[in-house]
Amino acid sequence: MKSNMNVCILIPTLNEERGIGEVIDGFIKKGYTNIFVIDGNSTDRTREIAESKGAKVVIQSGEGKGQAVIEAFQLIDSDVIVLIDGDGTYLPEEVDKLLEPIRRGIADHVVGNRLAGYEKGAFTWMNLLGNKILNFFFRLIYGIELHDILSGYRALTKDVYKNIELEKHGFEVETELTVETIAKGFRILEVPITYRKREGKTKLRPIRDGFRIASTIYGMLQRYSPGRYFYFIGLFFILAGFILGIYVTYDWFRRVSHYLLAVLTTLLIVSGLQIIALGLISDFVSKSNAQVRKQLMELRKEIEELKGK
Ligand SMILES: Nc1nc2c(ncn2[C@@H]2O[C@H](COP(=O)(O)OP(=O)(O)OP(=O)(O)O)[C@@H](O)[C@H]2O)c(=O)[nH]1
Ligand SMILES: [Mg+2]
Repeated sequence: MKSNMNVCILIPTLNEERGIGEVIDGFIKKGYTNIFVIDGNSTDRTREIAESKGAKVVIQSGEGKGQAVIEAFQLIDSDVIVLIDGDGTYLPEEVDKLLEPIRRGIADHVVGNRLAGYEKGAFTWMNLLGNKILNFFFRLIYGIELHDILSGYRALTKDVYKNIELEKHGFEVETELTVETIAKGFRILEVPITYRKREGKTKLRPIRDGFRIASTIYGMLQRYSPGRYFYFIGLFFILAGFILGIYVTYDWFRRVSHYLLAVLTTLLIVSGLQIIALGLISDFVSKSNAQVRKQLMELRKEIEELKGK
């Protein structure tokens, strides 16, 4: 049990004057006084309120929640970061639920699962549906039992937040945090939390951001399992080939000859098989790479330990 970890509460904000004060107060009341607000150039009183409550406030150098988080991860050096929205949707009182598995040493990254306990009206119907579809899609292609990969309330150890590689600047950040964690072999765990209706205006654009997140989920599959990434594309080609093939055969018997479609059928099936073969090779390469990376990380740790002596 690690009881003396230092914890930094990280809050990305963009015009959250209605929620930010209460969020910071909640953490201070719980004894978490190291609070870092990374602000996206709010035009309201967000920064002023945060500073008056004793938080450290930094204005991000770029735009978007993702960029803010990337920048903050470089600036912070605590043992653990707790990431939370500044809109009052998550409860500071529940922070120990997220920290407990890290203290016990059974997880490196803990995610608050909102779907377990959301209050009425906390999700718009569109956001709830979108969340369910995206999580289902994630489970289907990754084969990992997670239920709220887009949650904004998380705790991450330094090993995680200093080693994962984030690239996207917008609302894809939660997807990246999740996938990078599992791709780098860290342990991720979900705990049930409460989710409330937000204060102030949303910054999320459900349709645009939903599509961006879906494409990030699929795109990042290549990092987690290049094999699977190609298998699904391959399968899609083969399926398309078969459907066309059924049509061609059906028509064949009706005497009409469809040379072009017959060629396309074969092409799709053969391409599909080839893409799957590519997947097998990629899987092999990435597995050997991961092994080398893990050994390097262990070596680096050993060197640091030796230096410390
Ligand atoms: N620094 C920074 N923070 C941002 C930016 N965009 C959003 N945020 C903050 O990121 C957090 C999450 O944004 P939200 O608008 O709450 O998005 P959401 O939680 O997915 O959706 P709702 O809560 O349903 O509106 C909030 O604290 C925002 O203020 C940005 O460009 N820069
Ligand atoms: Mg929010």
